[in-house]
Amino acid sequence: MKMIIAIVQDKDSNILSNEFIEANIRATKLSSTGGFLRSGNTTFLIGIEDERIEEVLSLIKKTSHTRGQFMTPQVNMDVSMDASAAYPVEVQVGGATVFVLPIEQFHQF
Ligand code: 2BA
Repeated sequence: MKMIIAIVQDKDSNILSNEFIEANIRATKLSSTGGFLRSGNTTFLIGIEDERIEEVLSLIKKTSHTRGQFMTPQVNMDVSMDASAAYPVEVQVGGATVFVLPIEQFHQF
């Protein structure tokens, strides 16, 4: 058994939840915040048998889209007075950031 941790954009999370329900894949959804953009995203925890990992990964891949998001870098007025530094820059976010971890034990009491 493995634990899949998948960080997806909020816009994709409902579709992915529905895909998991249809495929009888159990998942927990957490509201999370990206450390860089400091905007909301969604983290799924999915405990899954080894033979179903590829199925889960392909659902995540199918539903998670790459999007451009604008952010305004912080300007340090002490160092630079260059006004262009305050212009918004585009950052590519996603599709999904996924970690697959081993599980030592699984219990349901
Ligand atoms: P954020 O930390 O808000 O990052 C959003 C996007 O900003 C990232 O998209 C990346 O394109 C860009 N970015 C992040 N850090 C950067 C930096 N230091 N300099 C320049 N650009 C930077 P993704 O890579 O698709 O990541 C989407 C979200 O997935 C992240 O949101 C974060 O919540 C999570 N994530 C990504 N890599 C992670 C990791 N190694 N560990 C834990 N969480 C991660």
